[in-house]
Amino acid sequence: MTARPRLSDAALNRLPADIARPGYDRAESRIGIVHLGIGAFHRAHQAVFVDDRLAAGERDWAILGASLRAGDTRDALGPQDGLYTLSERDGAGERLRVIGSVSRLLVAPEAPDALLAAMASPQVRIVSLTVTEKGYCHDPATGDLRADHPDIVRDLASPGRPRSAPGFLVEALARRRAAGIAPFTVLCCDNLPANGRLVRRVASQLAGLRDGGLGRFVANEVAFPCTMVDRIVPATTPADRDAVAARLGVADAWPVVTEPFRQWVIEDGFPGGRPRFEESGAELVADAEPFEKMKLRLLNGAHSALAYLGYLGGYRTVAEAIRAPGFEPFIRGLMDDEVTPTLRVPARTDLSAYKAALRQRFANPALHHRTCQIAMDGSQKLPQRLLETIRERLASGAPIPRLALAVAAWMRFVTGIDEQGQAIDVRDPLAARLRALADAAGPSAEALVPALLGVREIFDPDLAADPRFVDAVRTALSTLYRHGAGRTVARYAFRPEA
Ligand code: CS2
Repeated sequence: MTARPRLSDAALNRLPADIARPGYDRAESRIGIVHLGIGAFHRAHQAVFVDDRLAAGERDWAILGASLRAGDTRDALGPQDGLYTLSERDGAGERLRVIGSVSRLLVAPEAPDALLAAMASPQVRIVSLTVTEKGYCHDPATGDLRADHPDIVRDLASPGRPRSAPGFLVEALARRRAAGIAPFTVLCCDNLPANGRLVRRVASQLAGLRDGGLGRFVANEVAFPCTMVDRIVPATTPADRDAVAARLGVADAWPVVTEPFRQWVIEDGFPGGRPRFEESGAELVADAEPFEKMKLRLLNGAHSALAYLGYLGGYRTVAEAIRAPGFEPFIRGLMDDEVTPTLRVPARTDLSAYKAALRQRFANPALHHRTCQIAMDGSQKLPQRLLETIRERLASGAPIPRLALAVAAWMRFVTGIDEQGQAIDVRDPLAARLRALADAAGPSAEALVPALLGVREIFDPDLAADPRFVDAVRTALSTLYRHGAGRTVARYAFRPEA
């Protein structure tokens, strides 16, 4: 069998007619956005909105996509002129579209100077980021920069050759300031609460450690609009690659697979200008916070609950888990009874319809979204997805049984041993420490709960000392140990006080 030719600019006009492709001259577009963390999520979300704007004739906004660690995205997309396929799937079928908005790729550790030069160039007016929760080098419980984070220590020692995302932001902003070039707008697209404000805090703290004036400059002169981003994007599998290649007739080393749904809510504060994202379906608002909270607590909170409970129950994907006995009513109860009362309903939002759509999106049979993918990095996710909701519930004297069960399932998960005695591959920056605490405590809720609640990066001391929280988590964890995840979920679905 001969190898298929590769997707490329030259191959575009030979693609089958039903494959959508860039309807614009890519050679005519200019880079206006540097994106840090060019993974599948960025390629299925922001890069698609940008592709729409390039197609509408806004040529100044092509993307330079940088990876801060590995070179795998550059290795896959470089030989195909930055092109890749977006596969949108649900029970009704699949739609393929080749995306052309990424015009250059860089790998930061290989070419830090080239990346900084691009970030410092006047034609770049937005630096966007999807570097995951842990990429900001902050303490998830407080939102402050961790000055003792190894990458931050390094970036302070050699600011001209940064390693971390905040390090790149600060050095590039410092160079622009020195050259009299207006700052770029920093557009955080990670699932963090008040994400723009969080990145402003982290970046200005790092800048302040370098020099007080630079710290004030970053804090006061740079725009960091908050955003809410939403699109479910499971990791691409070899079978996805084969299926996409069979339809394209050419090979795509790294297509991205997603759902038809996409949502982007952006605070409208871009002093250097921005693409007209609102004409491609984004919502430009004055305050994104109510949208972010709704999404983080309902979608991501339920996702994490499904990931830990589903994994423990033996379900490998979210779609399998939500269809398992008791899980759908459990998630419904979590959303309606425990999360919804903590939310301020955003403008033009029908919350019941939003929640019903979420449950349908979770059940999308065409996505194989693995529970272990979502379970990753729990230490960085729990505070904004579950613990803030719990804190607000407790402040108003309200019960938290299902939220507590989700936290207990995370605890059971990070012990590293599943209900059948098999090893769990726990991927988390704190994995080794969590495992050591779990090993010392043994399989007992009485010992494990206080041991894990002592991890200050995750649980703030007030919450960890609240007897209502401690009791609810202990009860949930001992039920999990006694009855297993499947039966525990069924109990908590209907009689959560049990
Ligand atoms: C998921 C998110 O992996 C995870 O933790 O909860 O990536 C989720 O799929 C997206 O936020 C959906 O917008």
